[in-house]
Amino acid sequence: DLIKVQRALISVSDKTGLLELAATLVASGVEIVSTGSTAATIREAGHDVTDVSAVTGFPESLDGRVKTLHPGVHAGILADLRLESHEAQLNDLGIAAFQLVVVNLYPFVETVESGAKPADVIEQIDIGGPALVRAAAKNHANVAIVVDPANYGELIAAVETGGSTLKLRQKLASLAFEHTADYDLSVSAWFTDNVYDQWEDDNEFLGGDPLDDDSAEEPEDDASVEDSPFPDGILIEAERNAILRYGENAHQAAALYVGEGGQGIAQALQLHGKEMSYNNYVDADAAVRAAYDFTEPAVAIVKHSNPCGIAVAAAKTPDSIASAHRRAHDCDPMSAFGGVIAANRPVTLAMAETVSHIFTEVLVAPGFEPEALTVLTAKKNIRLLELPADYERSSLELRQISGGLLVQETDTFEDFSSAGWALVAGPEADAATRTDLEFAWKACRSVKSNAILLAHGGASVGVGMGQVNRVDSCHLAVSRAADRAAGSVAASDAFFPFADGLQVLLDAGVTAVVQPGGSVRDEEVIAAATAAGVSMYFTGERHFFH
Ligand code: 93A
Repeated sequence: DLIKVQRALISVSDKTGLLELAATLVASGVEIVSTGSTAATIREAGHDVTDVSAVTGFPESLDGRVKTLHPGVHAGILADLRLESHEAQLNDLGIAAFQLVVVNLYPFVETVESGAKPADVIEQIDIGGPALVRAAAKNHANVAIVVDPANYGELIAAVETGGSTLKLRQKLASLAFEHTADYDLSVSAWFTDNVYDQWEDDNEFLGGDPLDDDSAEEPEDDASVEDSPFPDGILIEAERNAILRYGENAHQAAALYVGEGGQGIAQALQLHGKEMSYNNYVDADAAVRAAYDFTEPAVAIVKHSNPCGIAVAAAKTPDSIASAHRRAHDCDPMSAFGGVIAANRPVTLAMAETVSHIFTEVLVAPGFEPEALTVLTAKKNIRLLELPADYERSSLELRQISGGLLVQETDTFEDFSSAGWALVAGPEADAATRTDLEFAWKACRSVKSNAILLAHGGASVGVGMGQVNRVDSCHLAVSRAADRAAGSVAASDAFFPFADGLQVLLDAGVTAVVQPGGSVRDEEVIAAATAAGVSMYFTGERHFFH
């Protein structure tokens, strides 16, 4: 199963270790075929290299979009030379086989993180590269595929000792498919949530930012109050603090007013990053609401006003805030991409390093350790805000409805201890389970109704938010938790009107449930929990959040 390398295709964006690899291959008599800048780099170092266009008989075209996408390349990678028919066909077609493919993909994630415009991000979606990687990995019986400079060492060792073994090729094939899967996940995540924010920055696509349009009068901070759509003091005691670039969408003008009678995200000190947007403020407020609700170290990651992960850590845990962040992130890493993070303790170096690898819009905390600030300020895109842990929340919440304003007291309910709860089904929960129930119950009040939150070990593992019926919230929480639903505890922000939603949680293996109780069908709901042997507590308090 030893395959001697005679011909290699190399196409790499990350040129780390390229010249050492090329030197070894050339010294071992290997013919190197290569694309644009990879070929140029190898040639400049004085090694022989064949341009891929000489193999395809087709120029690299469409600004590089088509380089290796050609049967002359792919037949040379995909031929299974254990079959005489494949060998005969290659001979007839005049195509030489490759025994080695070395590819790393366009730097998509790095481009997103650099704050590039959508058009530039899209150019960095590699098409030909993954095709090469997948073809070579599929044909690992004949071809070795290397996607990471970290594997050049063992590849060089193999080439120098006669060729690659099947075992090595299998391992490399597995790494290759992992690499392309990760890559596609990043691309998909970008499309799912972040493309719109970023397209707004791109005038070519949207036909112009309304506030940058020459024909429109650009609002100035010092524009006279009469001219402004945002005069002071119209509804509440507040002062216009800033005109924002735009509102929820690019065609909506927007401003920030800073109110009296409380502090909060509107007064947070911005330490770094681009201007805060309207959506950033909304999400940062929701993240603070969730994380700062806890007295122990806590982190919440928010997308579109909802937490996609909340976790606490015992204060004595080493680097507790970094631990809380990791576990909040683990709840739903896909949704956390492009999220807004709030931490209720100063950000440490370890937390900063983790965050720096995750595309994040805003990070709010009571402070940042100096080393953490160094790491984070190296990221152009992230906005860093400082908000004291003991900021004074306003006592009233206002919401505009057409023609008026709703005002309510803020939900400042403080007693989340299980001491006052009523056990209505199953056995009394043990101490660890009670602690998780208390965490879940509190975390749940920062989740938009209908809210179902599954938790384990002081971290959410599945959040079902904002659904128009409780059954769907239960399904969502369970599917997000996947194999972590079994053994978790559940909190529901309001009562179960029927047993059906609870049954979804019971079927998933939830071990204990906390909810307000108070439905006319409580008996049915209690019977379902009892039948499953699951502990259920009634709190008597509801925590809707709309
Ligand atoms: O634009 S592509 O999707 N089209 C292709 O045919 C193609 N072939 C290789 N990108 C393609 N590649 C990628 O080009 C590789 O994955 C590699 O990252 C990069 C190397 O190009 P160069 O050698 O010109 O820098």
